[in-house]
Amino acid sequence: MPAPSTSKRLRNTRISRFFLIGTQSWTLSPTSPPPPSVALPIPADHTKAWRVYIRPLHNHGPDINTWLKKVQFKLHHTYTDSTRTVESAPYETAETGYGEFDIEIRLYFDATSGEKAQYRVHRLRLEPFGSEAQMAAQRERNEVVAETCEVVEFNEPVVEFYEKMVGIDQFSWLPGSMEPGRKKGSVDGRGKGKGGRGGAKSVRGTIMSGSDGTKDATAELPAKSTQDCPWSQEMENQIMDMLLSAQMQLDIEIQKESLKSKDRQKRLQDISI
Ligand code: SLL
Repeated sequence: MPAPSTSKRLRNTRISRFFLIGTQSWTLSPTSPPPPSVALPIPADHTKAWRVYIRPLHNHGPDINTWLKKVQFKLHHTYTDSTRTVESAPYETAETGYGEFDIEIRLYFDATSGEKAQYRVHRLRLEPFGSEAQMAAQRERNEVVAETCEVVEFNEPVVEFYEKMVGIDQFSWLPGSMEPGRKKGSVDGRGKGKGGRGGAKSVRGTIMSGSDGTKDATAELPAKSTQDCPWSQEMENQIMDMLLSAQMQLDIEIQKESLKSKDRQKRLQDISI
């Protein structure tokens, strides 16, 4: 019996989506109150406030809410209610504490994807890390950010899910984007699949260092792409070059059209004389 059309998969197609897993932490002191989202009163031995989150790349890429529907954060067993489930964006949970530990994360996908949840681990960083300059900046700002660029790949996606993922509103969450319906979402990562059976595959990104003195929390992109993490400054530059050359091409076309239009106007005038 043929499979129901809802679960039909697109052969030789793969969709990749990038996102960030991060933690942000602060040293508690009378002069730096905890974020309002943490439970009060704060136990005396808790020296830090922190949050863990799943976010899109900073102002970049298609909407992660199309594929991400639920996130479960499993904290250290010393926390009461150590399993925290978040069913809508922002996918994050905040706490206070004293020690670093590995946070276990489960990502649940849109039901139409037919994919099983995926597992990730992210280290909660409470102490400054990185180069001397980075550590100094983190102390100065009383903020330690540790982010990882991650990729999820949907191989041979279910047709219904694929259609959502390439829908025209995928970029309308970006600041300054055009009205939904006017902007055409580009189809990202639609390369050839590796063959074999379909399904979501996880690709671990590169560990990013945290705060570096810039105002916004940033993922420091590696200079070069690797097989594990294609997202890099090199890739960003290539995309910028592509956009610039497309823009130049467009400028040339506009110029040509304007010359043609002037020519047409002139001929019209000549006829009407
Ligand atoms: C360490 N392995 O030795 C870690 C332990 C403990 C984390 C991390 C407080 C929990 C609570 C807390 O920070 N737990 O009191 O609710 O450093």
